[in-house]
Amino acid sequence: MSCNKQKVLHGHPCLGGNRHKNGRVHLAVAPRCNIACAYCDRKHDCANESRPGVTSRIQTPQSALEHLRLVLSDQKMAEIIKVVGIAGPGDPLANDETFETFRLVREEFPGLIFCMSTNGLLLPDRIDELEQIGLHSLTVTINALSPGVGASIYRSVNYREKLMAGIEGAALLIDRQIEGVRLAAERGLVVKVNTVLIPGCNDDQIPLIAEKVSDLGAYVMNVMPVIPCGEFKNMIPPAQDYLEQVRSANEHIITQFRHCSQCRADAFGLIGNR
Ligand code: CLF
Ligand code: SF4
Repeated sequence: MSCNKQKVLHGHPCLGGNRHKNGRVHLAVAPRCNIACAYCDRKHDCANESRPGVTSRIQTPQSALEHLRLVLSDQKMAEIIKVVGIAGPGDPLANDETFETFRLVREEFPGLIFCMSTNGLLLPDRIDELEQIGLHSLTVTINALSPGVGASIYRSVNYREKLMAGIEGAALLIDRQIEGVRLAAERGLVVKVNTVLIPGCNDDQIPLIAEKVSDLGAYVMNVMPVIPCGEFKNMIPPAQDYLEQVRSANEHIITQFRHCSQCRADAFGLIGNR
C-alpha cells in the first residue's frame, strides 16, 4: 500500500483503527439488487453490510447530497465525518445512482474518503468507473468458493439480463467476486472481504476464502454472523465464542475485523451510535 493510501486509511473509521474519533455517512441511494441471498427478505437493507431487520429510506443522488450538506452543517459532525459510504439498501453496483452520487459529492466535498460495499457480481465490469470516481475502500461479500455451497446460499444471480439459479449462478458470482477482488487490489483499493458465517453450511469455506482473498491482496476479513431472515429465518446464528474461534483460526492467514456494528444503509456519525 502506498504511503498516501496508508495516510488516508488512518481517517477511516472501520479500517483505520480510530473509530472513536472518525465517523462516516452512509447514503442510501442503491435500492436494486442483482442476486438473491437466502438470508435476504428484500424488505430490509442488504444483510451483507447492515444491521438485521433495519430498513433505510431510499434517497435520490440529489437528496443524498442535501442530506450530506445538512449533516456536515453541524460543526461537530463536520469534524467527525471522514468517509462517505454507499452500502445499500441493495447492491451499489446494480444502481447507476451510486456513481452519480459519488460524483456529486466529489464536486462539493473533495476531501471526503469514498467507501462502498458490494456482492461483487458487477465488480470487474465497473472497476474502471470506481477507479475514476476515486473510490478508496471497497467491501466485497464472499460466502463460498465452492459453487455447490454457493448454490445453497445464492438463490439466483441476474447477470447482464440472464437469470441463473443453482450451481450455474453461484459459479458465475464466485468467479466475478474473485476477479473483482483481484482487480480492485491491483488498482490500489483497500479491500475488505465480508463473509457471512452460516453454521452447517459454509464453515469449511472460511479458511479457503481467507487464503484466496489474502493471496489476491485483500487487506482484512470480516466474518459476520448470519441473520435469521428470509429463507434462513429458522437458521441458528453462530454463538459468539464459535464466531471468535473461527476468526482466531484464520487470523494467521488474513487480519480479522472484530468491531463491525452492522450499520444501517443510511447511518451517520460515529460507528455504533446509529
Ligand atoms: Fe460504511 Fe462499510 Fe465503508 Fe465502513 S461501515 S461502507 S467499511 S464506511 Fe464498518 Fe459499519 Fe461494519 Fe461496515 S462498522 S457495517 S464494516
Ligand atoms: Fe439481499 Fe444484499 Fe444479498 Fe442483495 S446482496 S440479495 S440486498 S443480502
